[in-house]
Amino acid sequence: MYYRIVTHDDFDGVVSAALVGYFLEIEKIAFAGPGDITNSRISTGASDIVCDLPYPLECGMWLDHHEANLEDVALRGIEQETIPGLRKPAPSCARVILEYFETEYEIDEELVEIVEASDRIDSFAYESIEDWRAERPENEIDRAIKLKAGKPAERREFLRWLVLSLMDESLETVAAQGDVTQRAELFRAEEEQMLKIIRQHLEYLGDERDIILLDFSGHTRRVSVVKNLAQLLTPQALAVLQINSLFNRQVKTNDLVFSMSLTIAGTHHPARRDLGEIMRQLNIGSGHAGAASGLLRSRSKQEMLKAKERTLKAILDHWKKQGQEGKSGPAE
Ligand SMILES: [Mn+2]
Repeated sequence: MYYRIVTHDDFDGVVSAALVGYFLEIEKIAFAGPGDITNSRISTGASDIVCDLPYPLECGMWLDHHEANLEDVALRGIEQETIPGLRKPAPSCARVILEYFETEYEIDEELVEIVEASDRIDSFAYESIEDWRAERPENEIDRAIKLKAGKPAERREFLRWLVLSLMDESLETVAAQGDVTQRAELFRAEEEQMLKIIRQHLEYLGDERDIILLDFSGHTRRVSVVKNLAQLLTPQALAVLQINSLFNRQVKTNDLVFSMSLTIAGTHHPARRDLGEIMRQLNIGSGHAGAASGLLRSRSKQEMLKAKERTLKAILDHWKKQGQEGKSGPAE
């Protein structure tokens, strides 16, 4: 009935595919990013199980945990009840999948551990910076997945191997494999490079220095960093806001992408902020409390520069307002 798993090409996507493949005995896996689905760059059909991605035009089963994707399906007028699978807000898609299968299958302890790891990585739920950077098998695997160097086909092959390995071996065993440790080591070097770029661009939005601002829109080429790394340099900051120009193939446009996430300190701060709410208030995007993004379109460079300043000011205003509201009562 189901022939292929189409999954997100990140840690949660890999774990999701390993779980579904394990329960339903499917070994054919395809990897995609959310944009591949929304722009129909990958075609799916009734024999596909789609995990941790937006709902495509057609598929046989859909498993997901992204609230924005659920809202999107509602906006498209599709009745969710008619789609096989399970969708609900959760720290990871792997968590949703476990819940879906545990009514029918015996779940062993190793699977529970893998799902807990996916929760931590996908929701960035850490107690402290030390907890985040701790040497855990899942972090080693996550680094190996995030490696940018190398050919796309090589990466897909590695991800496929990873999915198949996780179907019958523990995180610890898989993390110790040479394929993983070599890629993880290379990623550590890439991370060092990213930290260098972050250090060069690091600014703050507002005098309170709550928000780290990384503005890469001055670059004529794509800059890609893991913005979470910024908090290694300034652990007391509560959020990171990154601005990138939108590229159309290799050409820089006047459109800006704002992506913002709470740092670990921000997540534990008594004034609970909702970044998704800020993007919705500005009417430029969406997201959840801990991470959100928006797109600001402009017709000229001048218009873009003005819009950027206006948006930065508005983000700071909303941020401060949320901080005030947080003081008058619990916002959770
Ligand atoms: Mn996910």
